Amino acid sequence: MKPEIRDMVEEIKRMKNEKNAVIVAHNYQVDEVQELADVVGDSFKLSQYCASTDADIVVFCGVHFMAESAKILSPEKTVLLPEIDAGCPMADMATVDALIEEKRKYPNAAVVCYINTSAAVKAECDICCTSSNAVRVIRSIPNDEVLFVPDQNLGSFVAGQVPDKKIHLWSGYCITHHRVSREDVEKAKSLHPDALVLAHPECRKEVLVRADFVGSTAQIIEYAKNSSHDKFLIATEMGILYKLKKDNPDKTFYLLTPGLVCPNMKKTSVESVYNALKYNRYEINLDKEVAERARRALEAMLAV
Ligand code: CIZ
Ligand code: SF4
Repeated sequence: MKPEIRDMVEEIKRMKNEKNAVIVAHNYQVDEVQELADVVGDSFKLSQYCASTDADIVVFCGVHFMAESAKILSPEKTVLLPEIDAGCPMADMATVDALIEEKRKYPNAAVVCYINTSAAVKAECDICCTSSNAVRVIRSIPNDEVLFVPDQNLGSFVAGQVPDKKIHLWSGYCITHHRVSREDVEKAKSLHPDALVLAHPECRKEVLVRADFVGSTAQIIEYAKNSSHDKFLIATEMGILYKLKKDNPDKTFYLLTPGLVCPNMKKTSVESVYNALKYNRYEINLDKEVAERARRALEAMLAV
């Protein structure tokens, strides 16, 4: 670690105590930011942690929709997103206007949104889900028809697991996971034939059918820890390797392709966390009515 970074880390710790703040980091953040954080996890675990802590300020190292979810569940706290431009292109693929129009086409469908959506889109939905609980959430719905936004890949994965429901898919996708191809998996497997493939459901079906395990970041971390195998090909964003390697020093992890990098997740640095705490930036503020309606979708998920 460079001396100036070390100084910043010290100063971050001091400001954190002084301001009664916590730092949370997503599994896809750069190693130095994960190291700095009080808690590392998926967006949902982090939001729940934010709601349960008695800190006044939460510095959310992740992307915009995640900080919004934390704010929805902890309206009384100050939630800071250190890099204001850290968005999620997949979340941006579902807009409120387009969703309202699509809902008109399927009046009998329950509207389910992946957590990777804006608060305004969540406010238009009946229930939210994460990649950990999407199958469970959709099975719990009484309707035979579902409109699922915005990830076509997660939606189609769930549709395969819940064949008794008609699932209408949105056309969104994650630019990072969607570009992994069947050829990438085959090439990686031929290089490491004894490795298990662990893939995120945001990958395309042609990838998922070739995987040994499909799950969210939290589920991939859990699977790798409990597996008796010692080599893994990882088909999700590279930031997850930090925790996988830390938890399993005797196991080997290979990123399935070098392209598995989310540029938005990589925007946050130690310096951005330092500036966030120093200048109280960038504060997430939500329209009260939107936040209240979005909260209902999140709470419906919690009740499942
Ligand atoms: O919910 C999350 O944090 C996302 C976007 C992915 C995952 O699998 O953890
Ligand atoms: Fe969005 Fe994909 Fe980046 Fe996750 S990895 S934040 S889904 S662009």
